[in-house]
Parts: sequence; C-alpha cells; structure tokens
Amino acid sequence: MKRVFLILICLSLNSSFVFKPRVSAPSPIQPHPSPSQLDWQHLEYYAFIHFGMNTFTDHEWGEGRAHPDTFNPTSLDCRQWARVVRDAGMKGIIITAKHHDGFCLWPSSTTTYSVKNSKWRGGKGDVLRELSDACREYGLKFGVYISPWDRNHPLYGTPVYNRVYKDQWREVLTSYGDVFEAWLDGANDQKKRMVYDFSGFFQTIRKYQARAVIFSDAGPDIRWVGNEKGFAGETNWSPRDNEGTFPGFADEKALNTGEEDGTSWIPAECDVSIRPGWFYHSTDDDKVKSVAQLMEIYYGSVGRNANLLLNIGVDRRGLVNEHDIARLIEFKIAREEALKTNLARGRATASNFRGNDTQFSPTRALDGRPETYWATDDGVKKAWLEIDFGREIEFNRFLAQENIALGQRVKRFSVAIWRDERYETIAQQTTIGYKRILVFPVARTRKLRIVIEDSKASPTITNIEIFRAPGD
Ligand code: FUL
Repeated sequence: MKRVFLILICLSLNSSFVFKPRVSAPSPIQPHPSPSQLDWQHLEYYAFIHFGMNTFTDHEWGEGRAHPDTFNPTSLDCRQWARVVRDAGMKGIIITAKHHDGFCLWPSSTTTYSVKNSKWRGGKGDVLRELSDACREYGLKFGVYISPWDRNHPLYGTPVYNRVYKDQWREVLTSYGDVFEAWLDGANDQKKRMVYDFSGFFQTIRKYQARAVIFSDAGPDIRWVGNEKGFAGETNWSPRDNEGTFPGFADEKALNTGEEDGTSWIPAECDVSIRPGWFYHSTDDDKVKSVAQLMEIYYGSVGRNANLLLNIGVDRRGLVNEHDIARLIEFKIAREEALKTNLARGRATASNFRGNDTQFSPTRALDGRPETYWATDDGVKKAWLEIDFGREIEFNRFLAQENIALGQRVKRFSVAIWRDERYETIAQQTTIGYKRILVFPVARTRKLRIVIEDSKASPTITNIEIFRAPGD
C-alpha cells in the first residue's frame, strides 16, 4: 500500500513536467473574419472580366438600346480566358453577367434583353455556362457582377424591379455551381431614381449561396477600396464601421483605410483595369498598363492588406486580346522575380514569446507554415523579433503577415537593421493585416529586427519574408 502511494506521488510530481498544460492560443479579438472571408483573403489576386453589349458598341456605359443582335462574338472561347487567367497566376474570374445597359449574358427569364434574343449561337448561347464550366476545368473560382442599375428593363424605377433583380441573382446563383463572390455597386439612374432593396438583395444572395462573399461599397463582406486605381491606403484596416452605409454611399477616405476601431470585418478589394476603360476598345491596344505600373499596383493592393481584382476587357472575337495576354504574363514573371528567394532564414529570437512555449516562438514566423505564428503574452503589445542571418545579406523588400483569423492587431511597426554596432530603423509603417510588403532601397545587414511598436492586442505574426528584387 505504501509503495503504491509513493509511486502515485512520484507520478503526480512528474506529471507536472510531463503533462504541462499547453499554453493557450491568444483569443480572437473582435471583429475577425468569417471562414468565407478568410478563404477569400487567401486568393489575393483574381480577374475581373468586362464583356457584353458595350464590347460591340464601343461604349463604357451603354444605354440599353442596342439591338440584341449587336452582341455577336465571332469566336468566343471561355476556355481561352480561363487558360490566360490561370497562366497569369490569378485565382478566379468575376464576370459582368449584366452591366448597366441591362443585357444579360445568360438566357434570363426576367428580360427580353439577353443572349437568347441575339443571333449568337442561334440564341442558344450562354456565356455564364461556358465560363463557369471553364473555371471548373482550370481550377479557378467563379464570381459574378450583376449591375443593379439597368437602363433597359421597363420596370426599372418601380418597386417591382427589386423583385426582378433578386430573380436575376436567383437564376445565376442556382444554375452555374459555386459562386465565390457576388459583386454589386450602388449605381443609380440620374432621372429614374430607384429605391433599391439592398438588404433584400443581400438576403437573396445568402439564401442561394451562403458561402459566397458579397462585395459593395458597404460590404457586407468585402468593401470597395474607394478608388479604381488599384491602391489601398498605406494604413489599411479590415475592420470598418459600417453603420448607416449602403452601396452607392462612398466615403472614399474611410473605404481606403478602414478603421482601427471598426466594428465589422470588411476587408478591401482593389478593382482596377489593365487598360484605361473597363470594356475592350481597339483604340486602347497601345494603352495597356506597363509592368512597372502593375507592380506598383500589386504592392499597393496585395502588399497593403487588400485583394487585387485586375480587369481585362475581352475583345469582339470573344477572346482575351494578345496585348493583354503578353502584359499579364510579363507581370507574373516580374512578381516571381521580385519575390523569388526568401532570405529570412537564420536564428530567430524575440523580446517575448507566449508562455515561453515553442509553439509560439519567433521561429514560427519563418517556418513557411501559414498555420503557425509567433505570438506574445497577453498584454504585451510592443515586441521585437530578430533574425540573425549569420552573414551579410542585401535586400529591398520586406513582407509580413498577421494571423488574421484572430483579428487584425498591429497598429505600428518598423524594420531596423544592424549597422555600426547599433540598430537603425529603415522603414516605419502602420498596419500589417493579412499581408504587408514594404519596398525600399537596397539595404545590407547581418541582423534585422521587426519591431512591433504598438498593437491592439498581443501581436500574432504568421510569416516574415525578405527579398532582393532586381534593380535598386
Ligand atoms: C462601376 C461601373 O460603373 C463601371 O462601369 C465598372 O463596371 C466598374 C467596375 O464599376 O460601378
């Protein structure tokens, strides 16, 4: 009996060592993303495609009067679109299923103004069918833009139109498989003002595709970034105070930066066209944005905690034009070249890590695994992480990511390099969010620190990468 007692005591003493309770992960702060918003954020870069009646009338905002036969692509091939988009490194396509002119690219029962009354494919064509099939084949997400403003529909301007518009969403969301993003703006007619039932529209979308994220000036899931140039604010919070906002209400400044104390999680999406207009115009063939411009946009969007929705206007043949293809591929190569070899390897230490538990150690920010992260003890809102490269390195790009599943936390951070026996700050910025990329002149050092200068709660850094991009 005595011996059993002794063994029990030994076991219990030992167990405090062996069964040491695991240090708990930081609790999420409010607001934080839903699973669909998190999946969406990981996409980073995908295509907008503007194609429709305007392609054939050379307009940007058609009036809805062109005869349906005007829509007549000679060799439409959605598999070519999907191939180009995949080869360009984009993760999905959002198509203008209906633009302001009201012409539907699918045979809708809600209007006579659609592909079914055009000569194209003898009135049997359906662009959404062909595109959604192609997206599945090429492993791309499929999304749709249905413009609420409709310059053709006879009921537009009356309350009944709200039902028509919901029916359009129902048709599209129930016929073509999974839709990852439902895109709408608040565009309204200057004369025939329409009182839109936005909450009813959102409910309809949720009813038919609960996993789709809804984009507009006012979310509810994804917000417009406040400009069509492709740039998020240098400070860019995903939290946003959405109270009292609606699509068409655009506080461009607030949309551009979000709000530190915003109560809803509504991350930003940067929509921008590769050409001056959204639709294809042959006169713009020599105005495709340069690789340098596209790189700037990339750093200004994906590099500032936003997703990039880059628009391509498909041409009158129904193909992505050669000029755009060439640029998209050059842009992909330039991105890969700039962020090719990650130099963030070496001995990582930190001023603090959670419960001194290795599951939250600074090494976790360098292991290339998105599910692991460096975190500090609760209440520790200022901290540094140091990487000792063990040799001198040269770099000009710095990338950091927060574990946003737990909410966006970092308010201010800096990057410092070891020079002349002391640390010297080479960049100071505000938010990080899902991804932040800093661009600066080439720096040389054997040690580097990321200093979290202020944070809403204990910082959680899932990834740090460092690159030497070609050029200065
Ligand atoms: C805006 C529209 O008015 C433009 O024509 C374009 O489609 C852009 C992406 O959204 O609201």
